[in-house]
Amino acid sequence: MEIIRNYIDGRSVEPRSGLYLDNVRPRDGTVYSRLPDSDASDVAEAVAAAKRAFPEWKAKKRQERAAILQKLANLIEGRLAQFAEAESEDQGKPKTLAERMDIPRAIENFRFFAGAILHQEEAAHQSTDSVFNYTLREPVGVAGLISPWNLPLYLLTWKLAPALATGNTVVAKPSELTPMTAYLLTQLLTEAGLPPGVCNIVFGTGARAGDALVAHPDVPLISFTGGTETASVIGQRAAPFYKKTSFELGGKNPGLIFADADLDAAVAASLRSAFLNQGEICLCTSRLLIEASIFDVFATRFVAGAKALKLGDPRQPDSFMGALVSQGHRSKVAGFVARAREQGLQILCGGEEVVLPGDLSKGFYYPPTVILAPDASPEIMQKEVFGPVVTLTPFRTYDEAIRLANQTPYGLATSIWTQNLNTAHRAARDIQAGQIWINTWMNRDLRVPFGGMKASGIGREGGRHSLEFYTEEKNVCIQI
Ligand code: TXE
Repeated sequence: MEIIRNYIDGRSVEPRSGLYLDNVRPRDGTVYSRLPDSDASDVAEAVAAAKRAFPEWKAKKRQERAAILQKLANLIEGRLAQFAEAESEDQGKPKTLAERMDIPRAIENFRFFAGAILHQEEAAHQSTDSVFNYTLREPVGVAGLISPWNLPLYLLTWKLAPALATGNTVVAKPSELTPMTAYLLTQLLTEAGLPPGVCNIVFGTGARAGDALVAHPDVPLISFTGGTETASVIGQRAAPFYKKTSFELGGKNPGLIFADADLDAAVAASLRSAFLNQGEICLCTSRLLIEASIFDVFATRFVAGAKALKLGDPRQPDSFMGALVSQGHRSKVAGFVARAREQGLQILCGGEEVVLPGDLSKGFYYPPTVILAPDASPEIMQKEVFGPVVTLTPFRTYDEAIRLANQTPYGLATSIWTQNLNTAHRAARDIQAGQIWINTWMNRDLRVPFGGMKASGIGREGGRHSLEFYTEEKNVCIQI
């Protein structure tokens, strides 16, 4: 059984307490590795190492930092198959998805920010003939990075890459449910050329290791992706220290299907957007709002498509969906569906836990589930399920569609399907969400601002937004 270790000051180390947690493999429910149950003393050691390493890393030429990140990207690429298999085993997602999406994107994150810092510009402002200002950007210090379990390496590196590129040193705490690819990454950091202490990874629970990182006085910045309720706790813990924080949280994302939409494209993309990665992506569509005149035809085709999606062994190349991340998460998803059923909502397909044969019988499988919802009031239309569950709701007018779309506490992403330019642009303006996709979904350019409104988050990541978050501006004014 693999024993995962912390990575502190360039060395692979045991947790000081000697305590470990079980790491469960979602596809068959077995404990297949163990990870450190780190506590405040491990975090303090990692922060001290990062603090020591900061002045030298910050002083490096940006070309040197970029070259190290490029090398790290190349090293991951050379082991893409190993990383993809590990991600699938740890998270439950199909291996082919990790090969196509998660690991290539992790590589791209390092390449993108290695390039971005070489093109970063700083501002100068001339006030009068004899007075001018120039603005410096400096790394913040030790960055605390807390990442979730749904896209483990993809989202960890989305934080690591800009934090390191801009000259910060890092203490990262990956999700305790999916530590494996972060552990594989620790094995490449020294070879890539990262000096000891620049990038530290501490494994453990949110309540112990995560909280110790958030409350450590020498960590001036926290970047968090995860649940909305966790963010509220982290915000309160970080506030007394005036920490810089970025929160990328959940969503209850609508897909709006207008009657003039290209139906083939809308059905195909909506199936992907509802069920890709078992619905465990913050950007997944979980509420489909469909113009009444095409509701029946759309619903029939969508439900047929959902039933046809292959749920199976994540190792098999034809599995579109694998297992949910944990037993606890599957129970949470099943609970939402059970309550919807009790409230009298009609389940059009799915809705029962799936038991696969043989070795997989203890795995955490849940099928694509489609629920008919008359309006925005039921719990299933308000709370994030974060699983393969989507509701279908008809709308009659444009105003009703927008009202339904905005009638949740969240505001992360929306996908609008129409052939009418005016409808598309009006809806893009009227919907409260950080990401609007028109006739597409999860089409990502790493330069654009990424983040949510309302309970979906605070701040934006991506491109210059990340470069700005991981740096502090200092304006210098000169009188000649
Ligand atoms: O996430 P948590 P959970 C949503 C989704 C899911 C819900 C809860 O709806 O059902 O959140 O999931 C660390 N101080 N998303 O409970 O707890 C934790 O160890 C510091 C949306 O699994 O938010 C992990 O590393 N850290 C989402 C990270 O926070 C703490 C992705 C996320 O875990 C902490 C995941 C604390 N007090 C879940 N408590 C997205 N936006 O993509 C936990 N953590």
